[in-house]
Amino acid sequence: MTYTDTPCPEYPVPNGYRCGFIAIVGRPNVGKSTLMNHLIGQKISITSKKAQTTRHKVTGIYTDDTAQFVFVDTPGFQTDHRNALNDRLNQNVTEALTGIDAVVFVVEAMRLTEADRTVIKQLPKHTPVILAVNKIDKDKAKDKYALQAFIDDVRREFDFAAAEAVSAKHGLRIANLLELLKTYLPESVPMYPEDMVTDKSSRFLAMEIVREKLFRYLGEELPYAMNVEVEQFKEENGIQHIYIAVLVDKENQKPIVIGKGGEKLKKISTEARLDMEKLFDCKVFLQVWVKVKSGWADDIRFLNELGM
Ligand SMILES: Nc1nc2c(ncn2[C@@H]2O[C@H](COP(=O)(O)OP(=O)(O)OP(=O)(O)O)[C@@H](O)[C@H]2O)c(=O)[nH]1
Ligand SMILES: [Mg+2]
Repeated sequence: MTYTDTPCPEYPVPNGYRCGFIAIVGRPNVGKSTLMNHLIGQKISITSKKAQTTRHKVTGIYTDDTAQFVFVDTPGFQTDHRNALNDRLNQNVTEALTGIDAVVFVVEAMRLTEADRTVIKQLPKHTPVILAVNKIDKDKAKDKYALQAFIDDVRREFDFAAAEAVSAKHGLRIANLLELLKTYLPESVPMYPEDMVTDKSSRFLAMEIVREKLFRYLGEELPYAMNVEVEQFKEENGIQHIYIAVLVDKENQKPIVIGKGGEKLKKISTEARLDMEKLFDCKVFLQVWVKVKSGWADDIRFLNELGM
């Protein structure tokens, strides 16, 4: 048998094609999920004004003629209150860094906090880490010299491979970041079909959409010990029937979610249904209700059941 180091003829590497995994990390609320959605051009990961929005690793895939980027959005690294949920979130972040070709570390422009420094301490030493300074649309980041000085300051904290200033929300310099990231991907054939944008199931995405609306409509009243569970997900006569339970910790949190005369829950379900119809491209029948399940955020077995 002769050995040649040319690629297998069935899977030739297209000339210079690149493909790899990129993890997006940072403290809560710096805009990691917003950035991933803009990098892939589709809303896969939910976002909100509140910290601790992302609870699972979410994969978003972007494919063009020259490369396939597999992004892994992670929960913001939790530095305060220790409980089973926060420990699990941090474990998800650490696990997301294995088998990764590059890491994007996101910070908010002109704001480097102790929580950012805690994440910096966890950054890998043997994988290239690219600094993404986000929210440059904000007034405090308008002074270019001050912004450059801020970037220089952050770069002194860690040996970043490169840096880019972006606004995820407004899509500013996202293409530049993408080009930069491409240079860190290994030459490889694409790993996923070119029309695939996530490896998450429709059930998961449905659940995430409901969580996003809960964040939006509950505002400051949002019970942190709250989760959602898909109870049924079936297609019948071209209509997707989805039944989702919202789990709260205590009986007295139930009316917060339901609202006066059921108004809040109705708003949440209507908006969620519209988003689902857009994402799944079909008619959706959605039913959302609220259930009490005490102490779930501290119950490791239950977190396992939820797939967290
Ligand atoms: N002004 C401005 N706001 C942004 C930008 N990017 C994100 N945001 C806002 O920042 C908030 C947090 O965004 P997320 O994408 O949910 O942040 P995250 O880092 O994923 O947060 P966790 O999942 O909780 O860790 C949201 O209100 C976003 O709209 C930006 O470029 N400019
Ligand atoms: Mg997020």
